[in-house]
Amino acid sequence: MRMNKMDLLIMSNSKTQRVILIPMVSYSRSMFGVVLLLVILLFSSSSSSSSMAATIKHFKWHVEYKHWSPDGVEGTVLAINGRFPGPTIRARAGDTINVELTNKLTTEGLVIHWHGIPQIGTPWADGTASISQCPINAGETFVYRFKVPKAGTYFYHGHYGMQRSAGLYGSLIVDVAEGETEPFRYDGEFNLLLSDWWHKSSHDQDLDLSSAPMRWIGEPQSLLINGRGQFNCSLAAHFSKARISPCSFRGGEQYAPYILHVRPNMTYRLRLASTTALSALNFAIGEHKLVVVEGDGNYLKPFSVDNMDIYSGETYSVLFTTNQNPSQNYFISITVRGREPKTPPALTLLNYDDDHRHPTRPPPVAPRWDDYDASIAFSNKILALEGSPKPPSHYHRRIVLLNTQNLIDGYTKWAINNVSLVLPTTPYLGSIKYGIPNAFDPKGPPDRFGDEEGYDITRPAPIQTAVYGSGVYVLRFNTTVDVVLQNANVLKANVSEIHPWHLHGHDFWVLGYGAGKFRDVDEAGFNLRNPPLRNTAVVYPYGWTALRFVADNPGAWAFHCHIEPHLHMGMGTVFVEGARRVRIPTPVAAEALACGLTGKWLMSHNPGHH
Ligand SMILES: *[C@@H]1O[C@H](CO)[C@@H](O)[C@H](O)[C@H]1NC(C)=O
Ligand SMILES: *[C@@H]1O[C@H](CO)[C@@H](O)[C@H](O)[C@H]1NC(C)=O
Ligand SMILES: *[C@@H]1O[C@H](CO)[C@@H](O)[C@H](O)[C@H]1NC(C)=O
Ligand SMILES: *[C@@H]1O[C@H](CO)[C@@H](O)[C@H](O)[C@H]1NC(C)=O
Ligand SMILES: *[C@@H]1O[C@H](CO)[C@@H](O)[C@H](O)[C@H]1NC(C)=O
Ligand SMILES: [Cu+2]
Repeated sequence: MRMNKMDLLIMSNSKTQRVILIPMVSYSRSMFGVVLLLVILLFSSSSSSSSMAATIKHFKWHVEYKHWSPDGVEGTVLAINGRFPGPTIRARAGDTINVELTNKLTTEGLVIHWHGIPQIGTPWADGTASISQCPINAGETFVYRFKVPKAGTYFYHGHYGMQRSAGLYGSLIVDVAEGETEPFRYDGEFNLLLSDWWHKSSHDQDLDLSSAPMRWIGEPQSLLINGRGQFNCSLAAHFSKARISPCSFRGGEQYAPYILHVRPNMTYRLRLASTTALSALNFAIGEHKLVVVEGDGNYLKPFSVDNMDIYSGETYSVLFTTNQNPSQNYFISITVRGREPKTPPALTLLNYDDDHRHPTRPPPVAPRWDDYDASIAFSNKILALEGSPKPPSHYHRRIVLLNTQNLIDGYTKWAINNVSLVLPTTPYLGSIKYGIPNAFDPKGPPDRFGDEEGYDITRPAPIQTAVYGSGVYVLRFNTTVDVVLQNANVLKANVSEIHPWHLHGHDFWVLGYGAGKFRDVDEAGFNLRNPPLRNTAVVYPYGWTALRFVADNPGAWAFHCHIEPHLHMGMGTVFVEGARRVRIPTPVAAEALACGLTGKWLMSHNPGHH
């Protein structure tokens, strides 16, 4: 395989006295040109922003399907401005992001969710179809305008149908505000967006999951790093007993790996974000320790590991030091956890060396896929950095959410407290704000499961059926809410799955994890001293996870399993808080909410005078 020479542009930023290394792989002259242009843009934007406290970053995007070969086998992806993954947004804390998004799809609506951004004061910009807005119609444009209040690693993705599975995602990175510093030092940084990829189109997957009986989509064919994977070849073929051919690249392939070019004796910040549709992942760099310092845009108490888990919806920053033999190169490996792996690891290289050499050691060995103890031990290491916001010491309301897998009239569904979520056609934000009746089930789902005491979480649901529902949890504004996620057995005996739950509009404190059924006495073991703030938390098989947040962000917020097929099958719910206080500007309402019952309502009222 022919690898390219290291291309390293060094920019020195006089303000922070830090050298920023922009590593890149130059597969072609044209790509080199694009990167150069980006660097020039970076220079100009940083020099113009240094005089202002905060700026508005303008982006003009169009979304369309494109033929693409993410892993060497051609399929179709949802591309933004012709690119897959979508362009990286880079801003500073306090900036305003303005994305003018045009839907160039001919037969589908479109929305984009800004994962981890709280949307304080702009709940209509959260990008959740049926919850915060109407899908953008084919041919139409919608402007997302929102603030990024906090530095950290974030991403964005489609939140309508299975558009995330189709590749609609990209990175959103927020640097500290001008004059501020991160609580750790590094010499350069890399950004890796991790995803999984099927050769079957997202439309076919959608149909499979919606059929009775359900046709399971199976495990992904490939894992992708920055949209790049290898299905028909392997970077580690010479270490593999399986008959797989070594990769060779002529340059310019869409599936050529994104290589991390480093220099010896430096510390790098690696940003990781998982947008996977299904897979839980384990990440490792051969022979290099990882020091975890940030999760979901919140600083963590640094801890060192050899490998780490990352679930769909999570982001991390880790530091690593290039303190290994610089005449060698090393494998970076990403493997599947929690599901019997039928997908080969995603591989790329940590490249110290101008002259490319194959690593002499095989890819790092990940924990066994079902070694949940290793995963739980990792989760328990995640604590807030000293000085982080602490949770309120008491809660006002506790909601225990039991997840079950069910069969409703032959359709496989997931239910939360016996309710399988079906989203209404009229977005909640509008129907609640304007008090429009009959837009969704008026009865909210229960705070506890019906037969809570008697329910055996270690067996399939005794009554297979559940109900469809669109009811919401209405939270009293500014109260403290505890949510306990309770896992159980699926329809098949002796199987319980990992579910990473993601909350929109908020970070929550992760107060603790436990095995078995949650009992009120478990509250005594909650960590109220230094629990991490996150926007995504996993519930382990047959276990529970306790979360706490303050319902102080007016809006309607999705809370759901971030596994795309699970959400598709009803595994989610909606929290509504202070929604009647939301002041929706008239032009925004006309643009975001002119569908379903709100469309009719807006035609007969002038919401601007409310
Ligand atoms: C790669 O694999 C796919 C699916 O098995 C196959 O259709 C295709 O021909 C293979 N391509 C190459 C170059 O081997
Ligand atoms: C890296 O640092 C070590 C220890 O300080 C030193 O021995 C070594 O020469 C350095 N390597 C390079 C390539 O600078
Ligand atoms: C769940 O809903 C189904 C269908 O209505 C019902 O038969 C079952 O009793 C419910 N289970 C609980 C625990 O409420
Ligand atoms: C929310 O509650 C806190 C603590 O009780 C109080 O200080 C704050 O003023 C409240 N905020 C609003 C908007 O009601
Ligand atoms: C499930 O596990 C239990 C206990 O280990 C065992 O007795 C039972 O046979 C298993 N059932 C199936 C269907 O595998
Ligand atoms: Cu799930």
